[in-house]
Amino acid sequence: MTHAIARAHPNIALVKYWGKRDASANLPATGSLSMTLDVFPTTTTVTVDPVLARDLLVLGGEERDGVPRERVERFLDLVRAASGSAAHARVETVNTVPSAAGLASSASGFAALAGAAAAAYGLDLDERGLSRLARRGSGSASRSVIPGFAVWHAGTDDETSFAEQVPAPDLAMVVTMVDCREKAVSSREAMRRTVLTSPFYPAWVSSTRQSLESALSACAAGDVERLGRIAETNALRMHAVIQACDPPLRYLSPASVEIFDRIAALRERGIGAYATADAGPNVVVLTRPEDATTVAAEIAGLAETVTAHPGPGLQVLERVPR
Ligand code: 2P0
Repeated sequence: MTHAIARAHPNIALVKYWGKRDASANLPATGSLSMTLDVFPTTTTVTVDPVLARDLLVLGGEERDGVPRERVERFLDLVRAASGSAAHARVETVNTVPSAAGLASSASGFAALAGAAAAAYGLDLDERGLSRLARRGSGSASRSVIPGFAVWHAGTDDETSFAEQVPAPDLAMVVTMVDCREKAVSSREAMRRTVLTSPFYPAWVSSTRQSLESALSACAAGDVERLGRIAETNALRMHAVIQACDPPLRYLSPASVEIFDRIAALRERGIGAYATADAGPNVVVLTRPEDATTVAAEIAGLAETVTAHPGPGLQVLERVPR
């Protein structure tokens, strides 16, 4: 038996991934830009065991069946195909991020799984190879392989769609925990619904391409204000394209909207703070590290907060035998 342990952190996109051009290779319609956090790690152990008849998934100490296990099995099929092994594995995952609440647990989850599975099955992958592999599990996981700020290039095929690090100004993110219950509609399903039914989808794709270019130049220039404005606008556009689906879909709650308003009011007072939210009600506020306490205090009465900074990329912690 061979086992490997890997750790990865969630990431929050400043320019979002929302929509696929190819679901089987998991290629996105547009590129995206994110910050990998230094909080809420996922740690995953993959033990390759030729005696197993199928892959096992143990999530937070509990054996899981159904869709989560099948998704892991399909992912490991890719790793087996690349390594030439037919053996199944036991996958044990410990998440510290509230699962499926729009705080990117699939990003840290599939990045950690990619690292642990590649090591356990003996694949020798560089950062780009790991990012491409993680992408096959969950698109946003391609970015959690990368430390700090990452651009995920949309690419045109499996080889050209990967994330890599970009230089960026010093930033913090104040993560608000508005509601961490599991969401009713998964990102994957909501994305599919958006592509098929939202009349604004073509405008979302074209405007996101432009936002990504502007955001990358703001990053390179160290322009926090411009980057923040682009991030907030892009997030609200994503929620707009989602809210135009049929049947309707909405992830933001009244408390999320209240936080967006409070952040706008902070800006009126001269604090550089910008709100974003993924597929859930938990707003994340982008700000300078020295302003994070002020931002957290502004939100204190509405939701608990955790302040995050740029975190490490995917780490393989152990492989036995070495
Ligand atoms: C993002 N999200 O860029 C966007 C913003 C949520 C909102 O990527 O189908 O779990 O596994 O590729 O990566 C969530 O979608 O979707 C996501 P799949 P994923 O972070």
